[in-house]
Amino acid sequence: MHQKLTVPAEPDVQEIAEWIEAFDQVVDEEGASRGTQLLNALANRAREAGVDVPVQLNTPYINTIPVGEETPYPGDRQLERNIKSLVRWNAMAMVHRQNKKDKGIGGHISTYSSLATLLEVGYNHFFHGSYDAEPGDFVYFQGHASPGVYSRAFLEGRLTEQHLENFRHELRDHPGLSSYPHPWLMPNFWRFPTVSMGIGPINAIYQARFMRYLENRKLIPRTPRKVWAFVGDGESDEPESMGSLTLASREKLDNLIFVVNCNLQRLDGPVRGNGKIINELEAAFRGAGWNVIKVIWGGDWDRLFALDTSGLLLKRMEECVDGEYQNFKAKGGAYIRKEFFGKYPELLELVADMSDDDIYRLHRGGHDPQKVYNAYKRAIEHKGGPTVILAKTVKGYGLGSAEARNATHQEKKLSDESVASFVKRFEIPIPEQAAHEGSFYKPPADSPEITYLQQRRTELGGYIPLREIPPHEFQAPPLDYFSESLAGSKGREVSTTMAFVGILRHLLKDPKLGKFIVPIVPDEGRTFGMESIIRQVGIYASQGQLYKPHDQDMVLYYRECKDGQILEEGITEAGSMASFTAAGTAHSNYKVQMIPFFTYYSMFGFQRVGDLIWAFADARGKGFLMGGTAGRTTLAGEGLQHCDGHSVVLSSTVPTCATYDAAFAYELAVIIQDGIRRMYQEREDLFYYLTIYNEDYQMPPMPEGCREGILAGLYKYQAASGGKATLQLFGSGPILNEALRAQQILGEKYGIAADVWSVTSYNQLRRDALATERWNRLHPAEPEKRPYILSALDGSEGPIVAATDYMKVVPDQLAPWLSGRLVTLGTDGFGRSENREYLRRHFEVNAESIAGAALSRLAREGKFDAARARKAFEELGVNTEKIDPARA
Ligand SMILES: Cc1ncc(C[n+]2csc(CCOP(=O)(O)OP(=O)(O)O)c2C)c(N)n1
Ligand SMILES: [Mg+2]
Repeated sequence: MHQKLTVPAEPDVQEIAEWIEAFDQVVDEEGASRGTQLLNALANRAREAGVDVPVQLNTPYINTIPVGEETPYPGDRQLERNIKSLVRWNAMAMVHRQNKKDKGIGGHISTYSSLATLLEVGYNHFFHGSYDAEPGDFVYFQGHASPGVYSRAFLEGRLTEQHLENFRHELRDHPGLSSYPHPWLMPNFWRFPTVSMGIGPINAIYQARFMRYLENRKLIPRTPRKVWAFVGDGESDEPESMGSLTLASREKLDNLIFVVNCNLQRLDGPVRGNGKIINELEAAFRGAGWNVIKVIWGGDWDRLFALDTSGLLLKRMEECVDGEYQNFKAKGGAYIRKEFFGKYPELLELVADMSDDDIYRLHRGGHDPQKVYNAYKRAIEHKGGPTVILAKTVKGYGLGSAEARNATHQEKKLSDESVASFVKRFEIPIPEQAAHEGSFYKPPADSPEITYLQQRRTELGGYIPLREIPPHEFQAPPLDYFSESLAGSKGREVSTTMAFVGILRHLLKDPKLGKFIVPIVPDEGRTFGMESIIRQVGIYASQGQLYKPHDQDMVLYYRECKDGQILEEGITEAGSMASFTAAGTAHSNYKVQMIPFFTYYSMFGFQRVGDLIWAFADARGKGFLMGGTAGRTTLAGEGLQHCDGHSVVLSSTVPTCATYDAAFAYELAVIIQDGIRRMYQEREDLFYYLTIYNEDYQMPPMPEGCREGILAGLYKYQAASGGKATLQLFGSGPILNEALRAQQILGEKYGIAADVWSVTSYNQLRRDALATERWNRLHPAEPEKRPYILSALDGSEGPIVAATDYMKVVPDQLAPWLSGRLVTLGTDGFGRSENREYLRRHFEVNAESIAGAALSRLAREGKFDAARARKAFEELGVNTEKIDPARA
């Protein structure tokens, strides 16, 4: 007999009852799929007849998999329970002990306590460590559950007691454990940084998509490997968690499984006290085309359901909101009897033979291995789309008085009593005193528990999590490979964006390297002039091109194909960044050195998806972020929300990001060549942020001997023509041209000889200077070293006027080393919709403003007549009394 799924009709509606009975009979005799068929046929008929068919995204508040369809548990339940208890204990002890020792060091015990069964079933039966020679499943862990993950690795013998003792003590003599999943800090352990809420889910979706991309492009073999993402129910509130769900179903990602740990709580309180988070998520996921499996009730409820002929049990479950469910677990068995079952006499009768303790122990589905196993099994067998498992759990499960309280998330330590009852409840064989101290416990290697645990992992191909750094041979192309870019544009006017697209096209054509390049764009390919690339390598489309593009008769038509190389993501910088992350970490995750170039509007990068970029750095990602339409005054017409004058400030905050603001095609070529060499040949863990602009001008050929300077951040581009310079002009990006024009004005009109320098990276110069200064500070008795900026400027004289299309703080990064010589002109303030001429005048970064600033400074130094300097502003058309653009 199948479970009764619906609340029975009111007795007076006899007709409905008869229909239900007839339906039940069909399902009983002919199976569930026949039932589906019947309903579909009825729904179609109803639509034909003009009858409103309700859209129903929610199913009853009950397990999706009926008891009758469950397969028996394949493992040793008792041994697995023992193992899980040990993991629970050591995880709890780790945090408890550390907070006793070092007050305020923090850590979390209640997230893992709710997640333990969900992870353990995975570890014992599902998470593949490898598939033959290929890496296995990818697991995105809830970040706050890390103590449980460490604890298991301890039982597996991968971490020592000393590691556990140094949880959140990373800066001691011994290796410690990082608070959360951080590949940067534990590069041989964690693969995916997840702790910033929402980052894990979106990255998991695009990871699964990128896996298919690599398979379809035949860069990796197809394996049954899955991406598992464990997500908090509170975490599901983040736009990043839910924002890309339809991509997963559209792309038919049956290699993707989300498990939402629905413990009904987040940090401050209930996730949906007045509603049901499971229902809300069910509707959202189902509506987005996912296969949804609800795991709400544990097996001990099955008996009650079978006994309940009234249908009231389900009715009562449907009635309760999550705030009440939390309350039931917080208040105990007697309360549940009274408030939950007590509402209907029939239900009270149902539990009359159960003690309060029995009632309290009625499990939620996420704590029942049998239910969880069956859900996982269905998920991995599901074809044609992603699956989400909504597992109902208890936050702080097993923590006694800390169970299901609003303050549970913050719990770091337990009282002596709670520790004692924990040890008793989970049968941890340690003496009471040791329990109070939070002593770790690991049974001997030949104990049944450890033997079983090791055997399971061996059968599943190894440990998880495990981050690999596979050996690799990679030869970067030499610089002259980019000879076209080095030779200049031969009189043609082009932008650095066009120059970059030329470099990209060249790389894509390379017989060896080409296939590893991953161009990524969020719908702005045409803005960046990438049409030719679309034609050349095609846009990745897992289904190929099912339509004739309207522009098919044109050379540069919109070409989509199954082995297309471009990831045209549509308008999602977050999604594009997630693709960039999957590609930029493929060197470790898939053992293929993919080289992603993610090109986007620079305004919508660091400030929009900065946290995803930070996680990319944590994940040791490599690749090139290409900030297109760069500069506050170079992107004409677009105005305040588009004109970027600060992305290079933001990028400078990411430790592994090398920021460059190039002016010429050859500079870009030098930087990209060296970037490929450093990241992929030398295998340094860093990535690049390169600004590219849309102003067209002639690209000069590369002058002799400037390679080192380009990479270090500065070189002299054009020395003064009339005698020795008494002034230095710094320019970056297109503003270098303004500096060159200022050089001419100053020489011709005012008889001032100035050198012009191209500054490709203030940030790299600063980092070098800081490192040198630190060394000098720590080695007072050694001969002083000189930062690159000082040796490069050796012999140069006079003030330095630095002009940039970015904020003044960018050149100011060098102020400490320039002995007061620096005058900075930059684009602080909100942008405007204008053309370049007016924008540069407004922000005071045009040639005239540069020349005026130079004369003014020379006048202050007594090297130029002050009255003449004042007059010069007038001659140059610089309004000295206009509003400060920083405040305009
Ligand atoms: C972006 C972001 N904002 C805030 C936090 C702080 N924070 C840590 S855990 C947490 C609550 C998590 O709740 P839930 O996702 O339900 O996980 P649970 O611990 O209940 O399993 C919050 C808000 C964070 N880690 N990341
Ligand atoms: Mg939660």
